[in-house]
Amino acid sequence: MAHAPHTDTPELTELLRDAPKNWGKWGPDDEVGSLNYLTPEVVIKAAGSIRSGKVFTLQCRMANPEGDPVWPGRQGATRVSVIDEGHWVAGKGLDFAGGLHYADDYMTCFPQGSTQYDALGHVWYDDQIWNGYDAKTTIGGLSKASIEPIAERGVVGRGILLDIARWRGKDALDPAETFTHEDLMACARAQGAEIRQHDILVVRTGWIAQYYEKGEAEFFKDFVEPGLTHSKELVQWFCDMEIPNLVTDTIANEVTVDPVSGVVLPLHNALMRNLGVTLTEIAWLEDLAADCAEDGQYTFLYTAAPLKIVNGAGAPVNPVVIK
Ligand code: UVW
Repeated sequence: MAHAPHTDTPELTELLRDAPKNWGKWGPDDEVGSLNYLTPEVVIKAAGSIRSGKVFTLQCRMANPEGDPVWPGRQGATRVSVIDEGHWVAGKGLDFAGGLHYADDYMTCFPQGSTQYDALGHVWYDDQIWNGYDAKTTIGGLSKASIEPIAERGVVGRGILLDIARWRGKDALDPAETFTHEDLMACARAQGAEIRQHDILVVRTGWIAQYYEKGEAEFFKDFVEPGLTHSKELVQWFCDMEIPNLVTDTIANEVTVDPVSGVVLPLHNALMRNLGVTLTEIAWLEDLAADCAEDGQYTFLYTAAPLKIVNGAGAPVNPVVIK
């Protein structure tokens, strides 16, 4: 992975010294953070965004034998057949009364090696995770702010697609290309929509589609993703807009290296650890985006629930959008 040649890169403690925090806002035991903004009233209003009944699923294919797009150091899931018709062809299949045959799989995976939700305790600095829990609660599995409370709760709200790539007249953003909250708002306006408080932001850069077009070797060469870039103003905007969830078609939701400070993934900490914004990564947005461009409807009901992995740092998900 390429890193910007900064010699004076600050520590996160310094970069985020005066950054806003939502710790304690939903009580000392909270583990779902800004998802608390998605109240039953917000959900009912969001259901009003459904107009045509068109349904889109946002998971990238998982356990693809040709490879899955994952954060460097992780591997895509591997699925193997452990029982199939071959067992009966070879005379090794079990003999069930009535003649039942069946197929079974075994899969190994990085739970964050597919379209996925991060647990709020997934990243930290200064020995504390979301809501001020001790970072030692992550040892051997997250006993606080794991993916499980998010999975138990589910995520339902008004989603808005912000098609930054199309807005900039590109199939996909360039490596390390950045955009800001001002760009998100301008993009929404150009699409004839408006970002509202409590909206789930679904941001398309076209980046993940490049993995399938270019192939793995080319995609990961000098890997620096495009994405949102840190500023005090952007973090304050997320806080004021009470954004519950940021969904992107990149592997890590933000530009890999902040070009101003040189810090790697500062928004993970500014948004997730400090504000409790849930992050959803590696979303497949090409079909949804093509449809939004065609019918001009960029807002919809967004629903998702990651898997209930006990003490997990994150979990796979297949979000469902209804327009
Ligand atoms: C890291 O932050 C390293 O991973 P993810 O992209 O899953 O958030």
